[in-house]
Amino acid sequence: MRDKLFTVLTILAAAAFLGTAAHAATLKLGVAGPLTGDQAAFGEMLKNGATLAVEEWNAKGGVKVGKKKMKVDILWGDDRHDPREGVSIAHKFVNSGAAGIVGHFNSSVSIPASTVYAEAGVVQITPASTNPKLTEQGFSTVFRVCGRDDQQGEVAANYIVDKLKLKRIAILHDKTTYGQGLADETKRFLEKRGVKPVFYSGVVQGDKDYTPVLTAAKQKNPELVYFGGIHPEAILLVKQMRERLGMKAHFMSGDGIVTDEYYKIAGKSAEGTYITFTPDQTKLAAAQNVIKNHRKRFGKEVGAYTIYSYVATNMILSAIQATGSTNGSKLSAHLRSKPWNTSLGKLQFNKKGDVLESPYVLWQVKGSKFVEIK
Ligand code: ABU
Repeated sequence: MRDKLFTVLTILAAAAFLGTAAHAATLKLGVAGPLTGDQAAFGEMLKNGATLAVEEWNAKGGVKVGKKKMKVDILWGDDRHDPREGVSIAHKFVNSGAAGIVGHFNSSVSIPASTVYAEAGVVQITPASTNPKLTEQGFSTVFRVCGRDDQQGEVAANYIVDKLKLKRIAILHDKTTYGQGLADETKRFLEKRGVKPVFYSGVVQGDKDYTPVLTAAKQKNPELVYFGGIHPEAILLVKQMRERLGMKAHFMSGDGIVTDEYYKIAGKSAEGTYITFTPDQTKLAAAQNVIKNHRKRFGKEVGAYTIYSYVATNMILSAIQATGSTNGSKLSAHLRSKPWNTSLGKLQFNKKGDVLESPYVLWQVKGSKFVEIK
């Protein structure tokens, strides 16, 4: 009886040890963005891109770190586009031993969270935060695979001046780091081209009635209303411009409104909206596998930032495997050391952590979808 008890206890102890060992052998990756709330459409893109990449690595046994193969566990962070929530998530990720971070979505969250990651020496690659400040802070551990709003604003301004040949521009923004930042870059480049906006104002995220500010803008008789912000506010603005105030001015915005929700909810009012974004990723030969696998896995098409998230995830995991380390300095040096063949084509980081090339082009809502303007 005693022998039997000893055997049972030994087996239980061995199982407990193996359980702990298996747990310890997991590589943790933090993935964060607005997973719920009014910007959840973008959060879902980050979530699906990272999920797809991690499932592919795990199907092959995981990431080789030295001699061990480690399965990858995603730690999810729902920041709800709130900077304070983002910083709290950053601390949780760091304290949980995350080896790298994919995120956040919003520049207003990525920037304060980057301080936490940088202090802890944890690599962060954002798929989508485009405000220049993020990589101008001088943190060696911070990267982005998307472009920057100083590029995006210049493309918007040049299109307004050279192609649309418009002079009376009203500029609105959502007072966030991204929204105001992009609006200010567009304004700066318009002014450089000799066009001084006839109206400039901020709106409050989450408000439902923008007719007072739109009425004030309308009095200046703008030919185009430019909005720096995200799709929930853009939907209300364009609908209220058209449906309540009868404003016929063009509407233009940036990559923050590239979701199906924009034209589905805004309906006819969204027709003709101009946006700046990257050239059509779905046409890239390198992107075809992830597009097909995403369709199979999630039963839907990739969104604007899904592939960016997939690429960011793969870069972190590949860097861990190549260096055999989760050390932030080693990973950062490796990330900067070479051009990367990715599902978005060849990407290379500069010293700041920005990609060397990330072109912006114009798109327009035509027939209830975004169409790239050739
Ligand atoms: N770049 C799209 C919106 C995300 C952000 O930069 O805040």
